[in-house]
Amino acid sequence: MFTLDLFADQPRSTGERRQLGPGAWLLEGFAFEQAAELLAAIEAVQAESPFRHLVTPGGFTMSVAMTNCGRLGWASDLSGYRYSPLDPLTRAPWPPLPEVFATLAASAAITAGYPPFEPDACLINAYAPGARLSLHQDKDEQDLAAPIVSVSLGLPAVFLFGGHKRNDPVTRYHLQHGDVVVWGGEDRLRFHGVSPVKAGEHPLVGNRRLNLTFRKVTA
Ligand code: MD3
Ligand code: FE
Repeated sequence: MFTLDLFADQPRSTGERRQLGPGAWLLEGFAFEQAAELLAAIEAVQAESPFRHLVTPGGFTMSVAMTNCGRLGWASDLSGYRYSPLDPLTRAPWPPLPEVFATLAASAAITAGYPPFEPDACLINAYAPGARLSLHQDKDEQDLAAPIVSVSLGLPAVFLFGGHKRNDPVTRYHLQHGDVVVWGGEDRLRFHGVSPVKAGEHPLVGNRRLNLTFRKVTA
């Protein structure tokens, strides 16, 4: 399958592996064939731990809705960011990491040249049209040697990839349904974000974008 996007300097076709930085790889369409299975697993997770809009320590409500699965989950409130074994909403453990998630995350890390990857947390982000994620670093994890693996499903998004300082210039990448990105090494602490998602209708996912990020929190 061949798809041409609107970024003339970034031609792409499914199956290509593009290096975005010394430790960052875009695996185009890597999760495409498992999308239906991944969506069913997300449904099961959200039935137990629903999507919710978290409040940042600064008092803003995030436009992205989130839930988690795995041994640990990421959460935010007025007192800070933290990983916790319990869902603060249900006060129960987060749902376990579905088998299809664990297998996909491990094979993506291997494909990008990283050693065996066993994530202990998976954050699931849901973007309704207009939702965005402002520039930030992921630094709440203790194990910064392990990569982060991210999977995009549904509506496309413009991903902003910055530098090590908030004001460093950003490069824009168009992420599509089925794309997987692996971020590690020198790129692990780069600032990144997502531009407001444009309205649309994805045949499998509907009018939203879903993103899974697999993390190794404890070393
Ligand atoms: C680059 N999610 O959940 S995934 C996040 O599309 C997050 O929902 C975005 O950033 C999303 O924290 C982007 C890609 C990603 C994740 C972690 C990174 C890129 C990264 C860590 C370092 C550098
Ligand atoms: Fe992030």
